[in-house]
Amino acid sequence: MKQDNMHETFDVERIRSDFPILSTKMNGKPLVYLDNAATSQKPNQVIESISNYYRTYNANIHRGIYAIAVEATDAYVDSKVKLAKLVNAKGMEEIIYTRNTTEAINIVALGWGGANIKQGDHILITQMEHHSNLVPWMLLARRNGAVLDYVKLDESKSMLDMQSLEEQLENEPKIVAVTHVSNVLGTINDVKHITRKAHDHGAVVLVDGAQSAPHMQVDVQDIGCDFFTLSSHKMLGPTGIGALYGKFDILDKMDPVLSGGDMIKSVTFSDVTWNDLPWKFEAGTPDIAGGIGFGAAIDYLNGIGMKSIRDHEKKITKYALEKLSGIKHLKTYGLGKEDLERRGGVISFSIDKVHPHDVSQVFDSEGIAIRAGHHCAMPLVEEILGESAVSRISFYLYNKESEVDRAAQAVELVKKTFKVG
Ligand code: C6P
Repeated sequence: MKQDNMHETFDVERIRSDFPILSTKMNGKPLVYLDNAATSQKPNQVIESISNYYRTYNANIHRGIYAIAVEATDAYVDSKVKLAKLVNAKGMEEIIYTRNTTEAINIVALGWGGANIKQGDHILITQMEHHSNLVPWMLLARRNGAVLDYVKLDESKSMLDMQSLEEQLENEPKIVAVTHVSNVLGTINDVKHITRKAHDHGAVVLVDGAQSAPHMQVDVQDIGCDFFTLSSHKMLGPTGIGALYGKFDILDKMDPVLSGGDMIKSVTFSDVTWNDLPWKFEAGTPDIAGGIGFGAAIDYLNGIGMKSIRDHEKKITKYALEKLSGIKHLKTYGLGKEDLERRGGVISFSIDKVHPHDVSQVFDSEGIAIRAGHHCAMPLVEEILGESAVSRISFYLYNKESEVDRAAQAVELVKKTFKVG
């Protein structure tokens, strides 16, 4: 077996020591956490930053002029500045904090879509979208009488068919919304190319970065997209906070979706003017602790380096694909180990005649957390892959090859338990 510490600078054991949950047990066995696409674990630095806020400077932001209110406001704003830098936005004015990716996409569908999508207009998404980047567009299409189109997958059932993209763009869609990385297939879509093509046809582009931002360097200016969405809880930060990046000019022209306190500049009994960006889109008291915790998560990710994280995940994904491909009666979905540049650390699989929930239960009994189901991408799993459910392992910076070995042993136990082969 190869060593777990794969790079001189990337010390997986040192990283693991920052995550208290990784030294706990599940069902009496050392926890192996392989459900990172669902949510990531949190390092001490993030947990402590939240606890420290509540313990020492808890106050509402943008309101008080006393010291701890200023401290809380600064920490919250600072977190946005960090996120803007992480994804290379032009400034924190372009970063709106939301509850998660889902809410960020809904803000675009309701705010931008509500104002700009008219009867007969086309909305273009793809067959590999998570429900969060599908249902809001379906609702918008129904509400406004628009047509929802899909870019198809190619014959490999792993990648978007670029011919299909070209054909759909002939309908001159008003918006193209596409996932950066598929949460089922692990495919990394060439969103820069898709954005350029879509812009050539006059469309606005939204990239769902829920599964990319945690795992690789993202540069929204290089991609050129108009909107980009992400969730803190998938990138070492707390739940309850996510972000919508939008180009300043587009956000500036959009009306707010939620309204109330903090998002206004002035209100009279007959009129209202909006606050400056990004606050125009953040009505009411936000998740202050969440924003602060997210800032600490970004510091942590920067401390390791997004490139090192991606390199580590590529290696462990290759190792896992090699290991799993040697197991009879097991089928993996998505691109293979020769295509690591175009796939992330998500591996969906199925074992002949065994329901994925049973697979997951056996893994659970071995202390291994994986996910089974349609992964909130029912059309992809059912209509394209032809399965009612699949099992899925997904990696992050703290996973190591010995954990892949334990997963492979669990597969053998599944086969033995259900008498496969
Ligand atoms: N996918 C998974 O286990 P939220 O829940 O809003 O933080 O993220 C939604 C979302 C949007 N897009 C993609 C590509 C996603 O993978 C997810 C979340 C989790 O695959 C939970 S279903």
